[in-house]
Amino acid sequence: MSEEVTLPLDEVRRISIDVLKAGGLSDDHAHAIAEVVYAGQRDECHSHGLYRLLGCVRSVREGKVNPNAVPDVVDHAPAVVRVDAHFGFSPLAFERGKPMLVEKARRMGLAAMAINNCYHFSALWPEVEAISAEGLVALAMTPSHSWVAPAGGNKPVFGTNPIAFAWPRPDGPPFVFDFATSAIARGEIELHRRAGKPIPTGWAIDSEGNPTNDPTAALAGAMLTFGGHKGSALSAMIELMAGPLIGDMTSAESMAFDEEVGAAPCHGELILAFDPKVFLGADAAQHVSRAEKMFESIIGQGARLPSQRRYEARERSKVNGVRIPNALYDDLQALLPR
Ligand code: NDP
Ligand code: PYC
Repeated sequence: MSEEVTLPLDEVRRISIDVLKAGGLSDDHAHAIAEVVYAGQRDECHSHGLYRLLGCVRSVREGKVNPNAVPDVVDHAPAVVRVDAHFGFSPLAFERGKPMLVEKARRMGLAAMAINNCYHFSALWPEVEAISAEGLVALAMTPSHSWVAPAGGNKPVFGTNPIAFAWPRPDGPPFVFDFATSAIARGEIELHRRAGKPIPTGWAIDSEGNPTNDPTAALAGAMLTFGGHKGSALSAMIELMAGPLIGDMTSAESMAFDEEVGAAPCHGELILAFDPKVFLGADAAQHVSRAEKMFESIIGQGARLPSQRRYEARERSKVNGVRIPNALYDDLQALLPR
């Protein structure tokens, strides 16, 4: 018997919306969340695809998330937009704030959007990709829960703290990277646990501080930063820029706020948008072509660009649909109305 089930893409979106609505989320939240989950599954980013629906519904059931929150978009300063998510999930807050961020970036050359008081579970690339579709360069970052030990330590301080960047390209999809500043996203360790698979050495230590390949021990211990002290410093920067700078919680504060119920992290997110046309004026095309030379020199030697795998997966999924483990499919079915 196959251990995976194949779903057409339309079905991914339908299941997502149905599970979220059955879980009590408003229509607007269900649609906004379904889009990022759909995109994650379509692009074979398994740790932030359909699997995330389980955590979204659990977070609502635990009484932490406001499933009907209506984000407030505030014109805070000439180059700053603030969005108060009112303790709802972040995708709707991003969707509502993006038009003002884009408008400000086009006017000022550089603009920032601070999302506050949001429950955050999603990958960041759908957001930076959406901003780059407007011809802007984008950078996004967010803390999470304190699961990650600083380089040289063994007790969690940082979140898995992703950082994502997008650069629009003239003849095709943007250059995008998006990764956790931990060695790997926590969701990936959770997927290893669900599949009964060991994790690679270097991802985490157990609660005694010893290296571990056991995902359960890793989840109970501490995750490690990527690139040692370099990932650790970047992670600290994200805590500061998407925490105190925007008046929101650090990963340790988000963890305390959770009161051990295991809901999604609750904190802020910082998104920056740059308009090359304002920076470069009439010289924009010339400088953009220099960027293209750099991309060509990467691909030309057989290396790949970040996001290349994802774009290939996107095309595959459009034709073949997506494959998910039977166990995940059953868990999702159990969340649908009978
Ligand atoms: P990875 O370690 O797999 O790194 C992903 C990034 O690196 C992608 O941009 C990927 O491109 C690129 N990449 C991977 N391998 C290569 C390669 N050989 N050459 C060039 N580029 C490469 O992912 P993570 O586990 O760190 O993060 C996964 C996701 O988890 C992210 O989308 C992140 O936003 C999300 N996340 C969200 C959190 C939150 O709090 N909301 C917390 C932590 C993570 P490609 O996609 O094409 O493979
Ligand atoms: O996979 O590390 C993670 C994560 C945290 C919050 C959302 N995803």
